[in-house]
Amino acid sequence: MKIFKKPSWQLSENEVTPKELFEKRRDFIKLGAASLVASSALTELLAKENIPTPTLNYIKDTNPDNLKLNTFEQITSHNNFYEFTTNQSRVKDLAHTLDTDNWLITIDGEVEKPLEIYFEDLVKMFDLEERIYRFRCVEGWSMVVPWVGFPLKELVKKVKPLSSAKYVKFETLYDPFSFPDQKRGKLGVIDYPYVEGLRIDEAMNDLPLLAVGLYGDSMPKQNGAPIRLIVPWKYGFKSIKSVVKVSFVKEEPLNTWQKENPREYGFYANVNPNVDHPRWSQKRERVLGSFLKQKTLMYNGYEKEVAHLYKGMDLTKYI
Ligand SMILES: Nc1nc2c(c(=O)[nH]1)N[C@H]1C(S)=C(S)[C@@H](COP(=O)(O)O)O[C@H]1N2
Ligand SMILES: [Mo]
Repeated sequence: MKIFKKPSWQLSENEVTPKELFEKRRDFIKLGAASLVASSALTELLAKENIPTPTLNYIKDTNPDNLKLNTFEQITSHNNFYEFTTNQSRVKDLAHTLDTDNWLITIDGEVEKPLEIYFEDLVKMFDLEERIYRFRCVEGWSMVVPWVGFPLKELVKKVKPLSSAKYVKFETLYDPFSFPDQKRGKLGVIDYPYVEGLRIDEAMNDLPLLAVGLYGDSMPKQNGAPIRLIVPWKYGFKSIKSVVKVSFVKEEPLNTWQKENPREYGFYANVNPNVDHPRWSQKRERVLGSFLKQKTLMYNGYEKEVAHLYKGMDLTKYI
C-alpha cells in the first residue's frame, strides 16, 4: 500500500467548511495560471462538496455585519416550494421537472413602459450584485444566503410606474408539466399560481432583490429558478419563486397565504418577534444546521432600513 503525504492545500472534506472552500476557490481564481494544478484538485473537491463553480459576474457583498453563511448544501436541500411538494427535503429531488427554457416575463399594469421580455434579456439590463441576507421562514427556521441579483427598485424605475400604481403583484409560473402539485388540479395543496405583493414604497426600498443566483452561480431550481424575489425583512413566504409576471396595481393584491388562511397570514408578513403566530411563538428561530435556537430580530435585523415604512401602523393588526 502506497502512503503519501497530503500537500497542505489539499484539506480533507471535513477539515474545511463549504464557505471556506468557496473563498479558497476565489483566491485560486485570483492567483491564475500559476495555480492551475492546485486549482483543478480543488475543483474536484468542490464538486464533491456540491459547491457550484461561480459563473455570474457580480459585485461582491463586503458582508459588513460578518454574517455566517449557511452552506450551499443547506440552502439547496431544505426548501419550501409547494408546487413540487410540502416535504422540505424532497423538493431538491423533484425540482428537475421545472422547465426554465424560454422564460418569458411580463411586466404590466399601471406603468408607462410595460415589458414582455425573456429572462436572459432582462438580466442583461442590470448590474448584478451579491447580497448576503438573513432569511427567516414563518415556520421558525432561518438561514444566511449569498444571493446574486439586481435591486427590484431598478426594475421599477425602468418601467416608470404611474401615480395610480400603489402595489406590485408577483406571480409564479403556472405550468402543470413543470410542477406536479399543479397537475393535481383542485386537489393541489394550495391554489395556483402562487401570488405575492408589496406596497410600492416597499418595492422602492433598497433591500428587495430580484435574485438570479446564489453562491455565485445561477439559481438552483429548488430555490426558484430562474428568477425570484427576496424581501429579507419579511417572512420567507413573501419571497416568491420562479416569477413570470410583475403587475403594478391600484389595490392591495390578495397574496397566496392570506388567501389560504387569512386568520394566520396577512399582507405584510414583517418579521416580528413580538407578535406570535396564532399557533407558535416567533421569538426564536433555528438556523439551518444548528442545534440551538437564536433570538429573532425585529424586521429580521433590517429595522434601520425599513422601520420607517410602518410608522404609525398597528403591527399586531397588520400581520
Ligand atoms: N412559488 C412559490 N414561492 C415560494 C414558496 C412556494 O411554495 N411557492 N414558498 C415560500 C416560503 S414559505 C419560503 S420559506 C421560501 C423558501 O425559499 P427557499 O426554498 O429558497 O429557502 O420560498 C417562498 N416562495
Ligand atoms: Mo416559509
